[in-house]
Amino acid sequence: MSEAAQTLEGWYALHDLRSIDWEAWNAASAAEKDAALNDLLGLVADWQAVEDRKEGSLALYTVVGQKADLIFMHLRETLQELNDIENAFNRSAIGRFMKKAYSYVSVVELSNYMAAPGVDPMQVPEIVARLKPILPKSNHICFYPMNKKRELQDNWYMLSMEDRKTMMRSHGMIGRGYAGKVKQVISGSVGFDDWEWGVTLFADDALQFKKLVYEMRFDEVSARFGEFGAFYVGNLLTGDALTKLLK
Ligand code: 76R
Repeated sequence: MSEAAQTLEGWYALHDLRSIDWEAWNAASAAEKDAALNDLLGLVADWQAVEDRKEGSLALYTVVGQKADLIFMHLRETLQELNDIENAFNRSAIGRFMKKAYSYVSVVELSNYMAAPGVDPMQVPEIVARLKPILPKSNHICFYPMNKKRELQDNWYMLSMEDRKTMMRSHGMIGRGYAGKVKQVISGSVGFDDWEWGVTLFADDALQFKKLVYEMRFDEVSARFGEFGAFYVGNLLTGDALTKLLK
């Protein structure tokens, strides 16, 4: 058996994607709409308060295109809290006007491919901070799930640790070329959801997503082993923009 990569886990993640039921929304009375919008702004304020206490984090973005209208990315200490968030949302007045589009359950993950030997990663403050990140409020988000291939010729999980390290180093070097332009959160979902990882990228310039993902396609680890699910890309949604969207 190949040596398994060691992983460090931080906050649990829920990517909750919703579509607005415009038919129901347009048919609702002004009072119903006000109540729904107030509930939504109240929930967002609650989630922001959790983030201010550094007990979790929220990224709230629109989704461009027809796959969904909104993406709520929540980070929390436990899966139970993520469940509570979903239920509160579904129970609220805004829940009536939202259809489920997609969801993804994972946990923020760092692997040891690039780790310095002999260093306890949990003693490195930068690493600990990356496991429980306050999500950026960049202009844009890009989210997609992915796998590493397990086919007879190309099976990531049967490669030696050394080979995987070499490839991940090359992957990491490409990523570093985007430092300051793209922030990435990798979350592991083996045992939790239908793909092996969630990839969430944040950038002020959306074009950098295309540049980064495209450049990685030529790198062996993505070119040979990457398998990708649906891509979701969107724009930052602040309280004001939310009110504008629904009014
Ligand atoms: O954690 C680190 O920064 C160390 C280096 C590193 C690891 C271990 C790293 C760096 N990544 C790691 C792991 Mn990554 N990453 C992706 C995608 O679209 C594609 O082709 C792939 C999707 C992107 C865009 C991306 C970006 N990375 C992983 C893993 C887990 C692998 C495993 O355990 O087998 C996946 C699935 C994955 C996928 N990666 C970086 C980036 C960027 C921008 C960096 C540089 C980060 C930095 O140095 O700040």
